[in-house]
Amino acid sequence: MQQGLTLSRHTSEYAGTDKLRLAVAAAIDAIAGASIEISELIGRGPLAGITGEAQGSSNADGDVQKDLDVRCDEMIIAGLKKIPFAALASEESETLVLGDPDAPISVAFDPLDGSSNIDTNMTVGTIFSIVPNKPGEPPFSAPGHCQLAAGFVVYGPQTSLVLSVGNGVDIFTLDRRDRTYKCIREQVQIPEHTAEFAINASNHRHWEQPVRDFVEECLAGADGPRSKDFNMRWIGSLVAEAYRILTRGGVFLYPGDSRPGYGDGRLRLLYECHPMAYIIEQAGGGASTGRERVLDLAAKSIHQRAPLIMGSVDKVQRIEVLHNDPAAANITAPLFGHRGLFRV
Ligand code: AFP
Repeated sequence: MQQGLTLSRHTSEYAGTDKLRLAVAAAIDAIAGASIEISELIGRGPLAGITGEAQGSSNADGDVQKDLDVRCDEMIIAGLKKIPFAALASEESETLVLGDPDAPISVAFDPLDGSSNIDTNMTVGTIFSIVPNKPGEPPFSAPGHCQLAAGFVVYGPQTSLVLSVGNGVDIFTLDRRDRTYKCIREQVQIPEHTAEFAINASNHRHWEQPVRDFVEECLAGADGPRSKDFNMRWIGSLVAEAYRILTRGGVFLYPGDSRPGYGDGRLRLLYECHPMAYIIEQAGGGASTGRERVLDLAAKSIHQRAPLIMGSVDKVQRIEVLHNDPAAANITAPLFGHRGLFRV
């Protein structure tokens, strides 16, 4: 694919005359079109009346809905209603939006991920997953490895759309002069050995021991078992973390923890974990719950949560080893307190 190729040309070449691929391409183009509108709305923010204020409502998971959450959800649904779909699953809609039961695809999406950052002018995004619709099977009941395509849009300094249709990962950046997405990177591969991890460290006391052990190894740095110093990031916006990992490697962790309702973490399987895991694996990385591959999971409910540990393969594998063989933890001399830098 040559640099500068437009997204619509890319999806057209992918689809050819194949009916299923044409349906996938139409969904990608519809989401991309809505994302351009969303990018322009976010870019105007308060000038467009966007305040980031709560709407007095909550989504199915109890997250407070911001004005922009609702607007983005409406914009994406409006775009997808122009194409054939069997069902839509949105973070902002408690129930499925049903379409044509004989349509070839269904779409799960988070219209605005990271929306708690809106009023701080931080990067947010849209995440989507396109799955086959099998007549007779409930929508979104297949494991994540059955996805046909997945991607996310990052509304940051650039608005960029990260996409995989099952043949690697390509990145397209919005050219605002003609409002088209143009390829800036193709066949993206995650760097393998980056010493960077992302986790919300304020939850340390709630983590399972394997997560504490992994973070402890990173914090021990060059004097510890990993024999190198690590950097830490936590943006609070999954799309920004994923884009950074695609760009320079590292690992992101949102594990399950002991807080009520967080046994399976915070992220939702269908429209956050599955699409992110698909992208990361397509870029040569790994995506795990800590104990099993995220793409092997099948949802039992549309807003089901799942732990997500994703990034450079060596780090994801290390975290899995620590979960499956606690004796593998190398931290014996606690830096402070009991087996940990943080007092428990
Ligand atoms: P919001 O969409 O409610 O801002 O949540 C964002 C998110 O789902 C994901 O994008 C972040 O990685 C994660 O939550 C941050 O969670 P914490 O606020 O618990 O750190």
